[in-house]
Amino acid sequence: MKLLQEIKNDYSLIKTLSIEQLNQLCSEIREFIIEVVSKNGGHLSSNLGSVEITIALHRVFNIPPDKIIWDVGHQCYTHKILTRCNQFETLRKYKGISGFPNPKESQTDIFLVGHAGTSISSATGLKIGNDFKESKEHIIAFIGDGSLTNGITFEGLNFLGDIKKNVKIILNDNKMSISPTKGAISYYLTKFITSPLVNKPKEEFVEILKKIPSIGKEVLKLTKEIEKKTKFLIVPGVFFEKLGIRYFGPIDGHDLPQLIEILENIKEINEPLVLHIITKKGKGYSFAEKEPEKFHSIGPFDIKTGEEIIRQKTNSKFVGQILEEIAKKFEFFVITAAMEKGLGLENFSKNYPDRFFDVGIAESNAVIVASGIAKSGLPVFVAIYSTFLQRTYDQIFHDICLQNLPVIFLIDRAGLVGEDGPTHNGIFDISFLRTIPNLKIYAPYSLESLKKTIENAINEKIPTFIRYPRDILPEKIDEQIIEGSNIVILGVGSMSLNSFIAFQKLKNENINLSFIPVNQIKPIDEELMKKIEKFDKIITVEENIRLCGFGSYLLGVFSDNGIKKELLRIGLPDTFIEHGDRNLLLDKYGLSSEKIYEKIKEFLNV
Ligand SMILES: Cc1ncc(C[n+]2csc(CCOP(=O)(O)OP(=O)(O)O)c2C)c(N)n1
Repeated sequence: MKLLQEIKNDYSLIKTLSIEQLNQLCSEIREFIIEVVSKNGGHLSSNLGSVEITIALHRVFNIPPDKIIWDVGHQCYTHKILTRCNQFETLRKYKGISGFPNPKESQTDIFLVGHAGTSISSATGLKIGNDFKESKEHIIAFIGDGSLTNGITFEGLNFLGDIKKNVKIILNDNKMSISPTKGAISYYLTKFITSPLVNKPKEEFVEILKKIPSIGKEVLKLTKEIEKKTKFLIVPGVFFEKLGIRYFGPIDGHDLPQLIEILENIKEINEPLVLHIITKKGKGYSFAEKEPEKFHSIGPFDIKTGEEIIRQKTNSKFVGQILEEIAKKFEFFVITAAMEKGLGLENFSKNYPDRFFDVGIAESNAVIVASGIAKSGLPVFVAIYSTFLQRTYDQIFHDICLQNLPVIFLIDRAGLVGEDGPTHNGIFDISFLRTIPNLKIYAPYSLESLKKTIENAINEKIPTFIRYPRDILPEKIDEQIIEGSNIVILGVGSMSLNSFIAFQKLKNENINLSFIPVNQIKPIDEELMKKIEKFDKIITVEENIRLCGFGSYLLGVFSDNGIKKELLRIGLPDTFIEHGDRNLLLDKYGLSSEKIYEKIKEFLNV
């Protein structure tokens, strides 16, 4: 890794290395990414696909002050290596660097991001501000074809084409979201890229594109001419052109010299433009090229065999199996927004292709489509990660609950997710859902209760939200243990096990409490209310922001009903929680069994 070492010591070398050396640097960076991700886990395939374009951008633009706004941000590893190589080995580790852009790490990371579809809008806003300040820096939005299909992207393009700000969009097209990109837009891109009309004159087009001199009005004149000459080529980009955004491409996103020349030439075009590049997801690592989906986001793996070292059991797979079982008895639909694999739905989608829809990275659309299906009278599940459910708050309010439609939400990754960090933690869903009338919220505490809750939900005929964490729940937990009559611990959903362990530890010290695991969050279960009537002190433990979670909800219900109890609420603090190992973070924020035990002892003064 000779060149990488040199760049590490002197980033400015990126401006002077020969093309040969830059190509060598690409290989070294690929090797380094594979090495670090094989140890720490991370988003491998997307990063292997974006090495050349990132190096070309750093070569041609001055970063900083020029800025790259990454969409999602999961593909920024080369950028991180170029700008903070010394820290890259700490990727995704607690107190190490994040797997996503983070301005706290470097001024070259502009926004802390992790959700898709935001780059064009934020780049446009940044450009508006910069123009007002008469700042001349270049603003580049970097977006994949998967994220291109997101609704916000279209709102962004619509606005950008209208106000015509000089934002340069790099469309990194690898035909893949996590799975192959779904939807009409994707078919449209694929169709014209593979059409012989486009393929034939591509070299000619690239030659012309390379000849654009790179300054001022001349550029505009010439590019207009190119447009005329290459009309047939521009036609495929007609979609962008009609929106008022210049389109260039498609070009090979791994041909470094070509990328550099073309970027140089479009650099000074003072209009919004799209440069469409074609890349291969997983490029340069045979296992990732063959199975880009598996290596999209992967835990530590063996470089030689491509096998994941520990295959963590998840609730997702279990939920997928439950759905397959229910599908034998009932007819229902399952909808997901580009997360089929993460949600454990691969088998379900294969076995029930006519009952499964992946709508692409389009969570709001997923929810409204589900509301339509429910209106037609058929049961429907929306399977989604907690963090991405946040995108659909208005649809939950307006299209589901207000209409009282019996859509069932399977909310995966509810709680701390660990290495992906603050953009992906699912620690707000109890809070934002409990404010809406006409719905039920559940947090199953064991695999057994998860199964029962999903099965029952089909018959409930009311908007239903079932949240479960990333790490697998225990098989079974006792439904209640009434030992002390004065104090009870209510372990909510994913926190039942840790609360139960704390309960047992206290019991071993002859501190007699009672323990009840809680599944139903809203409305508060009447039976639970009856059970807890006799206790003076109640302790709630949950993996949600404490201030507005289950415990606070219970407090409100007590207050409204004139019930006087002493309540200890254990939950997450009112803050964004960083990345790192999930168990380590649970401990840091007071939710390990040990910390729950300590907190209860403090509360009881024993
Ligand atoms: C709103 C939202 N939904 C889902 C995801 C999960 N997700 C992360 S990356 C990704 C695929 C992105 O595909 P693309 O933009 O084409 O980038 P590529 O990985 O192919 O480079 C998805 C669905 C997300 N980050 N944000």
